[in-house]
Amino acid sequence: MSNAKQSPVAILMGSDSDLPVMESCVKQLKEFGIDPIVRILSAHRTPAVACEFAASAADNGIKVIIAAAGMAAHLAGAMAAHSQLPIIGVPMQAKEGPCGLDALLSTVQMPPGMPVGTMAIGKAGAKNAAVYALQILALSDAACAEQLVAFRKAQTEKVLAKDAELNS
Ligand code: RP5
Repeated sequence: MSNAKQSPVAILMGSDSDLPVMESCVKQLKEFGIDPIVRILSAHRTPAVACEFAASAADNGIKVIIAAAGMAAHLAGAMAAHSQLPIIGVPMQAKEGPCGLDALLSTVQMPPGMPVGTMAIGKAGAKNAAVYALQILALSDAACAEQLVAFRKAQTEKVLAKDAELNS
């Protein structure tokens, strides 16, 4: 598959079985006006293609890589090993095993000097990965900064509206 699509954000996941969870990341980014590159690439099953993706990502205009994987989740770490871009890791919960803790530890326990910004397990992490990517882009992109302010404002208003309803 070619990497012809241009986007500042790439979402990688180790398997199509991760897609139902990562759809919320895609959706959130699209709501921010960012149409991400989405690829199924695995640190273990497609190691050469995954590493090449990471190595060429910056030259292809990507600014943030989100990597989601389950079980022995090495995808985000592999991205970090081959790219100097910020890498956001999202641990996936496998059908069997310790409720995603395997993936969480595999993603977060990077050696000193090779960080992966690790989100929560599953859908919460998938959504936060999109918000965190926006926060990174907002440092140097005024449109993203505006999206971030609007998102935070809407989120605050939603909670306060529920509080008001509860106390009316
Ligand atoms: C990981 O193994 C994937 O990210 C997925 O979360 C998990 C299971 O993969 P499948 O067997 O469903 O393809 O590499």
